Formats: sequence, C-alpha cells, structure tokens
Amino acid sequence: MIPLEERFPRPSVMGVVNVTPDSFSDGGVHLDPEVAAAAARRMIDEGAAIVDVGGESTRPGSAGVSLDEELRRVVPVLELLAGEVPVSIDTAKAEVAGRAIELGAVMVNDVTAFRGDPAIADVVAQCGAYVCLMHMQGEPRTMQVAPRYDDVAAEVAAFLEERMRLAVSRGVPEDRICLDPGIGFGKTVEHNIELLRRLDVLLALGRPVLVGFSRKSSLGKLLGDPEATTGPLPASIAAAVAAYERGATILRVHDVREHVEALAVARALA
Ligand code: HH2
Repeated sequence: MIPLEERFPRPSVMGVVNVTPDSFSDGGVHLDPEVAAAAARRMIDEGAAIVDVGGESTRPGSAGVSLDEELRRVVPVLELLAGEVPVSIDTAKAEVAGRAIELGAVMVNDVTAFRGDPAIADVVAQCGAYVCLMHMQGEPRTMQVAPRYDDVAAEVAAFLEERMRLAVSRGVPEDRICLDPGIGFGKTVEHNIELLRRLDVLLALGRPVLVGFSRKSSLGKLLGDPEATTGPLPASIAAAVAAYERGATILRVHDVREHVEALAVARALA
C-alpha cells in the first residue's frame, strides 16, 4: 500500500456523504442509499479524491447511534458503490470499520482517534487501511458547552502525537496515518482560528493534515451571526484555501466542485 501522501497528494478533496437524518448541514439529504451512492459518484466525477461516508452525526449535542442502526445506514450505500469509488468510512466503531473495509473502503476516519472503540486500531492494522486520527475535546453531546485550553495548538498536537504513537504501537504503519485538528469539536471560534493560523505546529508531527471547516458554524459566527449553526459556501471555500496554503493536505468538504476549482487555482498560484 503506497504512503497516504502519495495516494492523496496536496491538495486532495474529501467529499462528505452523511447517511444520517440529523447531520448539522445536510441531515436527511442522503438517507436513501441510492441518493447517497449517486452523490458519492458525482463527487468523484467533480474531482474528489475520496468520499467520506458516515452513518452517525457528531454535531454538537448529538447522542450517537447503535451499531445496528449505523450498519443499516452505511452498508447499503457501500454495496451500491461496489468498491468502484474510493471511500473513507466515518465511524468510531470497529465493526462498522471492518464491514466497510470488506466492502471496499480504503480509509477509516475516526473522530475519536481510537478512543471510542479501541478495537478499531486492530481492524485498521489488520486490514491495511489508511486512517484519519482527529482531535476532540469532550464528546459530541457536551463538547461545545465550555471548551477550554491553555494553548490550543500545542495541546491538540500533543494529543495527536500520543494517538499516532498508540496507532503505530498497535501495528498501523505511520505512513498510512493523517492527522486532523477537529475543527468545531470542543472548540470556540477563536480556538478554530488559532488552530488554522498555527497549523505548522501540527505539521511538525510529520504527517499530512486533514482539515474539515466546510459549512461549520464558526464560519457563520465569523460573519456576524452569534447564533449560526452553519456557515455559507464562500466562507467554507476561503477556509479550505487558507488551510491548504498553511499546509493542509486533505480538505473535507460538502460542496466538492466549488472547492476543487478554488483549490486548483490556489495551487497554481502557490
Ligand atoms: N467533521 C464532521 C464529521 N466528521 N471528520 C474529520 N476527520 N474531520 C472533521 O472536521 C469532521 C469529521 C462534522 O461534519 P459533518 O459530517 O458534515 O456533520 P455531522 O457530524 O453532523 O454528520
């Protein structure tokens, strides 16, 4: 298996396909497996390097779903994609990750960085998948109540370094790992901004960085609405281009075509 940085050169776009009724920006849109699979294929046609299929919302306040329900949502989509499309499975459950890899997924995107279900490390190691390890302070149900850090960039980097060491000790080769600051996961607007400004602190860990700022509420708040729960497309594109220019490799986005076009120009001008 080639290193992640060769398989996903900078910048690569990851398209988001949430097979959920309650995701913060696209809940219910892709609940029908046919619709979800068609969206995934369209995203690849539009230039995404990979699509991230998820059956559990991690929006602020969400409580999680059962294993059976998560499998019921994502398995039909993966069956329809039939291994013809590069897929990342957005899950914290070992069983979902294993089933998804059997059905052709090449990456496991675990927003708990192997804390939710430690057995997921063995699945990733044994099946030879790529993995994204993400930082989150707290858990989705409560993470936005009062996020607090002394030095957000240093603390996020220390956490990701520890999780990466653990993954390697469990048999996951380092060159299959990418790291994610977890924009909006137990972070205020200011924390998210600082993480992007100081992305070099994460890059110093030596692994490709994935950033998911697309549609997140911090963007709407930055534009002046303190009650915003989402952010608009132009703001998402600006954040993705800024993240790319600061060194991010994979940009996780909902609106693939627009981001691919913006990043192609940013790359040409870099
Ligand atoms: N953000 C979300 C979900 N998964 N995974 C990674 N690695 N990085 C992220 O920033 C990230 C993620 C939240 O976005 P979305 O999937 O659109 O919403 P929801 O969790 O409500 O389904």
